[in-house]
Amino acid sequence: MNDSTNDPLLDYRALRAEDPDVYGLIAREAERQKNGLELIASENYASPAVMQAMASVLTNKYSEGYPGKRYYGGNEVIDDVESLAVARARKLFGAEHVNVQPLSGSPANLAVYMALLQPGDKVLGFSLDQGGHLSHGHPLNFSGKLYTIIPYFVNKESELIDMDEVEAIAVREKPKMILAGFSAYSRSLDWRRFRAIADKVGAFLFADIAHIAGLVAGKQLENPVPICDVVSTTTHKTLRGPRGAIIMCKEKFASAIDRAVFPGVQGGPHDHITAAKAVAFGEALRPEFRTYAAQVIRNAAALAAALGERGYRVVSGGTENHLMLVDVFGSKQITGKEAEKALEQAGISINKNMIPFDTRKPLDPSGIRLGTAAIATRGCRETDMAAVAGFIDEALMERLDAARLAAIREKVAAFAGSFPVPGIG
Ligand code: DSN
Repeated sequence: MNDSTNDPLLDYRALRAEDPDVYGLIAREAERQKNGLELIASENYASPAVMQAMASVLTNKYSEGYPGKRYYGGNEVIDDVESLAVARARKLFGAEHVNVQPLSGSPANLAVYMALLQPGDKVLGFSLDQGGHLSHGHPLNFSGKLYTIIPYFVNKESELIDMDEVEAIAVREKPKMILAGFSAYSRSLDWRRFRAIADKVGAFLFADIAHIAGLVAGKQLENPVPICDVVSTTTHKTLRGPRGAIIMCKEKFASAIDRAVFPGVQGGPHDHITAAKAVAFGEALRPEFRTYAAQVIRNAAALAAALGERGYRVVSGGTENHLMLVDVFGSKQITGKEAEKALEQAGISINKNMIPFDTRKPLDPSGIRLGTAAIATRGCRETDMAAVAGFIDEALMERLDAARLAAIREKVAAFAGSFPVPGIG
């Protein structure tokens, strides 16, 4: 980690002098990020510019309200920061209206539910155990507690979302909102078919593109923003910004969405994060970001193919985005929990994950989820994926041998060392 003022990377000298404990922890995490391979599908590396905006004096300000309509004085600069973030997000996604204040994905989704629905209303959402998200209707989440959730599923054979079944369920149940989105599905969604189904039953169409927003912004996947009524996304996954979220919508939903975010769900926005979102949107508007997004997808396809060659079954037979689910139990009789632990010991971060129609439990499922957004940021290309698949396979095969896992960790660190991490080097 850098602590010199003359370096373009972050300057940590004040923190190191004042609070060596916290500095030490951050330095340790920087080493972990540098020496390991980050394959968690929802993670990425923000640029030094994004991190510098986050670490700015904008954290000192309160600004409940919206530009020009604040409950506190002294917001003339904050108004410009927020307006800039909104303008860039609108341009990036072609959105009629954008709210850049949501603190993260679940609060953003809560605001969308509050804007469009009454408690008890019916919502069609992708089942969490097949690739959905907690905020799409899990019984322990606000969504499952406050609304009547009707799940839809993938087809058992193809492991693809069965749009005919989605239509049949929608016609039968007449939901007020259809939620299209996922946190563990490796295929493209048919936004137009979702639109047609929503129109047929008179439902709102809400897309949660948290995982794929960067691939949409990078023009590699179809943009659902013109097709859907409301679209939410986190800003820190493939979009590579600060930890946070935004909501995009058609103009006719703008005031309902804005009121739901503030005062409905949140108080003061985090203005330093808003500035960092503006920086990330600026980065995503550049042509280089398209190259990045294309590389993420090429890497995922190459990694899925390389794992397939080593005898691992990739759910649905492959990937069209940045992520994949691997059926480690079905392929090698290794549970997701065992795989996560072994890979962690080998310096490779992934997460255990349910696969569709899993016969095992969420805390020790049959699968693992892998994603290539972070390693593509470090400069890994598709030709590097055979090596990554090799490390994964070797660690899983040697999962009971701590010494072998430690040796693999050394090899992983040597490999990772040739791909610099933004802000760390
Ligand atoms: N935790 C995120 C993920 O890993 O997909 C979703 O919120």
